[in-house]
Amino acid sequence: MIELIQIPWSPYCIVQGRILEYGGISFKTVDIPNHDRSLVWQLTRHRYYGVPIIRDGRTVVFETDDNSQVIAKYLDSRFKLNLFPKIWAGIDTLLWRYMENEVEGVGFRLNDIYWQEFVPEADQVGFVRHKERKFGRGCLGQWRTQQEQLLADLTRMLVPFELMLQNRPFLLDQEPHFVDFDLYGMLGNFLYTGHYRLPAVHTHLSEWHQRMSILKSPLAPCEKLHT
Ligand SMILES: N[C@@H](CCC(=O)N[C@@H](CS)C(=O)NCC(=O)O)C(=O)O
Repeated sequence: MIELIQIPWSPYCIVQGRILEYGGISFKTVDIPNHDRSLVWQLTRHRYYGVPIIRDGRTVVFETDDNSQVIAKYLDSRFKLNLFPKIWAGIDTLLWRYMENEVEGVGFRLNDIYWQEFVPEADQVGFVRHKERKFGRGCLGQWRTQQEQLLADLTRMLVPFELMLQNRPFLLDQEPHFVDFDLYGMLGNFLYTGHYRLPAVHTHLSEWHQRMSILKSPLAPCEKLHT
């Protein structure tokens, strides 16, 4: 059985979890604390400490740079999910860079405002230290004061996707591809605490999001496979 080693609120982990569910692939999640990457470090033989990674029998799969999408490409080729069709090659790369930088950058700040609700107590000091070392002292409090502006920024950043979805059920096509799952993951992080809804003005995006939450590949088996 495939193992998804993850931090449950991580946008990139939500992407892979939804791909696995979509494909009807038997998998289990292994949650690790944000401050303790020793399992990842050990499984990748001291080559990676980020999440997600996946273990598939003796194979351990992890990213090689910020835009590599090694895990999704591995699942795509192993389970024939058609996530990276050639016709969209290049265009999809531009889209996922925008999603994973611009959209993610605002989405995680909005989610992190509520960090005390979802970071386990034992992990909290490590979480705050990690954030402050990267974004400066008091960053979590600053994001709270900027919440309204961040929500407005996110609404504006989602406009291109709303426009794309006016004419088709998925971002590029009649069926979902990696970029649909990628945006789903970035938004999954934003929505993680239940404090937010998708911007009401983006009606097509909200419908797409509902579709994406339950979608199964036509080739997926029917039974529940996630433990
Ligand atoms: N492009 C990578 C990004 C992964 C990533 O940035 N993961 C974060 C967690 S959301 C992480 O583990 N960063 C390293 C760290 O926190 O030290 C992917 O798609 O997996």
